[in-house]
Amino acid sequence: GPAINDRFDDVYGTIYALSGDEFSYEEKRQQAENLKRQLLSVPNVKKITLIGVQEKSLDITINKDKLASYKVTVQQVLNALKQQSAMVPAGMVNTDTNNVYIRVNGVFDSVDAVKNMPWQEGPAEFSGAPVWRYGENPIIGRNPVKEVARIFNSAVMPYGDEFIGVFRGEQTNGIPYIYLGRSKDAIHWNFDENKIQFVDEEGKPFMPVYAYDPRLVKVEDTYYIIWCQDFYGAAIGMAKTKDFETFVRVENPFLPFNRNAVLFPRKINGNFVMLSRPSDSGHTPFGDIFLSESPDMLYWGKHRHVMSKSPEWWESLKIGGGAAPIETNEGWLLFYHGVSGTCNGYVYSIGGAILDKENPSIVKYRCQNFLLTPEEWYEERGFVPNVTFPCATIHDAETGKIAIYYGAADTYVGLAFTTVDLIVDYIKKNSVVRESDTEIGRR
Ligand code: BMA
Repeated sequence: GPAINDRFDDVYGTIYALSGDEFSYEEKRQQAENLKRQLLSVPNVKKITLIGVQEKSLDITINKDKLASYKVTVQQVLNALKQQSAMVPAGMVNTDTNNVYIRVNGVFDSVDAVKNMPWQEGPAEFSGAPVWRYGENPIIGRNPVKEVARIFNSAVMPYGDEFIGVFRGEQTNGIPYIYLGRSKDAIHWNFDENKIQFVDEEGKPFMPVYAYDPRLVKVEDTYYIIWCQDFYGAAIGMAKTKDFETFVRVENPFLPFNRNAVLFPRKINGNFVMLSRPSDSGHTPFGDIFLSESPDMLYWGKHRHVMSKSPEWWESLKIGGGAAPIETNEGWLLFYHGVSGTCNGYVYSIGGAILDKENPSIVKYRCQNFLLTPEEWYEERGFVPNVTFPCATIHDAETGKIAIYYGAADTYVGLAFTTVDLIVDYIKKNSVVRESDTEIGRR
């Protein structure tokens, strides 16, 4: 049959090496992919191959004595791993120490695959945005825990085969704190009766005066909780954990007054990146989203403006970050909240934007319509009527399914669904970006 020969000896080739000690292999690979895309648009560049890309591998360490005490052999563990369809087996056992190392190299599912995420199919057609509510909403009702009257504005994420979350629990004395919850299906939650006990670096108790609107984001091997707390006025508080047993407070990232801090799930250009919304200490009647970077989670700077409130009436008073951004081919997908100030109080809707992958202070697309606005009884009626306030998503990178977790009427937790393809398409089709969205954000 016909054959295409794309290898000719008189073709010039150039090898570029990419180095950067402070970047992970994955970050270097992403940079290389980026360069590749850009170079391919140069006239006469025909083919680019990445060489020396590090394969992902998973190291499992097993204590031989522990294994023996369970009466399980190494072979049984290997067999169990082989049965995991997620992994292509390629075992190796080293027995020269008391520990047995099993190394399974090869293709395995993306770490972002969440096979058991909550899901319900949507309607065939949408009158507005392609976002649909879970039929059994609200998923968390009133008085969910002893001495907690309401749980709302909370964040969840996959953890092992199950799910874990940090929840804004409004105590019966009216003061909000953060409670830990666990779930097998990310819909039915079991909450700890005690609020999370934060400690300082020395392990001594270090509780905030109050804590609300937590976000939960994993960056590399650490889980970060970011919330709003008193720091001589409303400001951002932060803690880290690796095991959800010990929660160590991290220095407050920003001066007061500030709210709605949302961490990106990976470093960008070597730095941690966080969105926040400078504010006042009350029911702030203004607000834009800004971005700050940190090399170490201690010192934050390189502040940039990301996006302002807009002339669209549903977000004409203020905006604030929502869920941790989701990385898509088009950029960082951000669900945020937009507020309209009516004669009868604020109305909180959910908006959507896509930020540039490498320079996320630049808004590539911004949906002029809200994606979800208070319509159901649990969104319109409660402690504060007319609030839909997104704080987290669960996202399956393989299918593109997204579950959005949002606080409803400062009283309940609601769940809504969309997919990456549907929502990115809708945001792009209805996008209006203005000058302050697209500039670099430095003045
Ligand atoms: C904001 C925050 C949110 C709350 C919203 C509506 O200022 O306090 O926690 O959901 O108001 O009351």
